Amino acid sequence: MRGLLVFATLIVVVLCRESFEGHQVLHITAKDDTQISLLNELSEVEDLQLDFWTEPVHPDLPVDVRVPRQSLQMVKTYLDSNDIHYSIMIENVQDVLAEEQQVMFATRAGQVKNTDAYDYANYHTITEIYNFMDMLVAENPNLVSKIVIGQSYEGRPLNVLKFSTGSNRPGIWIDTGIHSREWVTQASGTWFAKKIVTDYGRDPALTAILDNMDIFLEIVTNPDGYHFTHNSDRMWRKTRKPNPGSTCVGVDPNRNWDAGFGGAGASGDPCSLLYRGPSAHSESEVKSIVDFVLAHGNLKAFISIHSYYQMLLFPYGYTKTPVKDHDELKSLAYKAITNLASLYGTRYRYGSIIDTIYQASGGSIDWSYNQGIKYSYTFELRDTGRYGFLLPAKQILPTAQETWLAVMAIMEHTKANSL
Ligand code: 0X9
Ligand code: ZN
Repeated sequence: MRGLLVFATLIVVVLCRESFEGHQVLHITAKDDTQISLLNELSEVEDLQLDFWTEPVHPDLPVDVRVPRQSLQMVKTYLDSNDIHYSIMIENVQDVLAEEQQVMFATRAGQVKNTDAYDYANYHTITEIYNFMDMLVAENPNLVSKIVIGQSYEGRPLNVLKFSTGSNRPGIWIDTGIHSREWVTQASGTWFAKKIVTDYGRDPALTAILDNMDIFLEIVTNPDGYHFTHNSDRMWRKTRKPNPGSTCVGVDPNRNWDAGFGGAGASGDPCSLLYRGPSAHSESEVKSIVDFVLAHGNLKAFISIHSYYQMLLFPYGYTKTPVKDHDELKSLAYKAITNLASLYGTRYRYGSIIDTIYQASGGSIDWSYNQGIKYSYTFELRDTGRYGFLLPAKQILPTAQETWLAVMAIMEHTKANSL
């Protein structure tokens, strides 16, 4: 009977899921600013329902866009007739999703009993990740605790793991998964949590950090979005709060912070992927972090982890004005990506957000920096566009391991320079 129920649930989930049959991801290389403008015009045509995985901003940054089957002909004709070069990055998005589901279900261990049995090399549902957190706390009561900093719009707890060996310590903040479809980030966050408890008392560098500072880790920073990517639409990025007066749902939680809020590099259109929301901190997922950071009052680093494009970025995103600590942040970024590359040769670009990726207003690390948290960084994890947001599960472990080396470099520098 139970088996039948599980099967029935599975069928319902599969049938209610958005299909991406025939959708392609095109990898477009604009050769000049005129072609960038033409791509921006294309992105304005709402009927085409294009999903820009990377924004058209400047010619050296390729533009990846998911095109629904019914818009393919139009888009390709438009690109050809304007002499804009492109290649097909993903032939059929649904095939990649089917493979992802296959791997997830074929190797699924079900509810495991402890964190050693957890499959770190696979993607997991929110229930599984939340169970993982509870197990980790139960197994390491003197090192890890769980703080609920608020509730998502749909009422899910916003769980933060606190790693601490003493009281009244300065802190380091790390979040993963603020954009729900960036699955390798929540998976890496889970691996980081296990890595911290494994290395404490064994690795001298991590031990020294935790003997002086607390680490706060929010793995599922956008839980409603994450649940939605598993059950309805794998490509969901935003929160899930309805927008009054619009049929479009959700706010981009990385345009919703009070740092250049409302400026260029975000949208006022609720249907946009970059919708900033009605006001700064309108999203409880953002406001809860803001309240936590302000109440804590003594965070020294703020690290926000995204994918993809292999970049390590620091403020600002909303203005060209360099931050006061530009040179220090830049040389630390270089050290961090050098360590990262030492493991598997993965190459990262680095620099300020506005110089390296694009102008973005209302972003989290611009806000944290302006609160006086000097070591504010954003990662964009693997890859550079072969799979984009749909990174195969077999790349989770290498991605998490190499990223950890960079995170450690930032944390060690923070400890050495802010205590
Ligand atoms: O656009 C974003 O929010 C990030 N790229 S993503 O593809 N992961 O959506 C860039 C983050 C830049 N960082 C900030 N503005 N804080
Ligand atoms: Zn992101």
